[in-house]
Amino acid sequence: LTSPDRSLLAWGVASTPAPGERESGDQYLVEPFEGGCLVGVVDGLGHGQKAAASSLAAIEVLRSEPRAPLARLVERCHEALTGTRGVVMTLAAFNVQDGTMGWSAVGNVEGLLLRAAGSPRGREVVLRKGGVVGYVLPRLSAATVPVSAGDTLILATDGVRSEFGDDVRLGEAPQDLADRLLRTYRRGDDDSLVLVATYLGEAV
Ligand SMILES: [Mn+2]
Repeated sequence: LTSPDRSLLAWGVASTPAPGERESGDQYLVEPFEGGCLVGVVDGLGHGQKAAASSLAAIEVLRSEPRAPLARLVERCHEALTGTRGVVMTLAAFNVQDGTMGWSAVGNVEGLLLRAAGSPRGREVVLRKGGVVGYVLPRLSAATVPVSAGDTLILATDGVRSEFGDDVRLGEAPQDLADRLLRTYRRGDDDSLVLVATYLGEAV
């Protein structure tokens, strides 16, 4: 079994606050646990300090029990954020023991899984449910998909134009890909964040 401190992922993140803001409402989490890793991107409604506070409150909840079922995590965030403007979020949980990734989205943080070269499966996108965590929670659904070494997850907030999805390919280092996508597809009028995580699988 993989120890909790050995990363299952090679990952990188690029982000920038909206013009004139010092804090970003777009925040992320990469939280390893024994046998897996929880990855999340959270976009607080609005921008600036209040949006950042909402997002960071959600991140704290996620960090507190990274191995919990995704639906439970979303519900706990919803309870913690009631009374705020809320957040949208996409979560992904890698599980190395059965070689799967569960993922779930409330709102418009995009999630894309690129399959490693040679995989018979094409790319997949996360099923997104409309709603706002902390305000209106949809009926939750979490899908689980098999993952193989080299498969690459990309999460991006709506500060990044969705055309980015047509401009991704494997073979670029995660940090380089995150930097390039942010540079090329950032809208420039909102907080923006791109997270890229390549699944490494279990060391033999
Ligand atoms: Mn946004």
